[in-house]
Amino acid sequence: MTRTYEIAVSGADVPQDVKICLRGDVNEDGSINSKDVTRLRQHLKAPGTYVLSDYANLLANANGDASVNTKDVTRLRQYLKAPASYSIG
Ligand SMILES: [Ca+2]
Ligand SMILES: [Ca+2]
Repeated sequence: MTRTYEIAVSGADVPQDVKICLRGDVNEDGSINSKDVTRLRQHLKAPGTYVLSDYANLLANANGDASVNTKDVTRLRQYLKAPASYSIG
C-alpha cells in the first residue's frame, strides 16, 4: 500500500501528523480485530450507509488483490483465528 504526500521544502520546520494503519485495520483504531470484520461487512452490505474513507478502503483490502469484497472478510477472519498461518495484504 502506498500513500503519497507532496511536501514543499522551505527554510522552516513544518510538523506533519501522519496516520499510518496496518492493512486490515478497517476502522483505523490501531488494531486488527473483530470490529474491523464487522465494519467491513457493514460496508459491503450497505456501502451508502457505512462509508469507508479512501484510506480505509485501502486498509480493507486484506488479501491485497484488486478489489474489496467478501474475500477480504474471509481473510480477516482467517487472520484473526490463525495469524501465523494467514497474512494480511
Ligand atoms: Ca481496527
Ligand atoms: Ca481484496
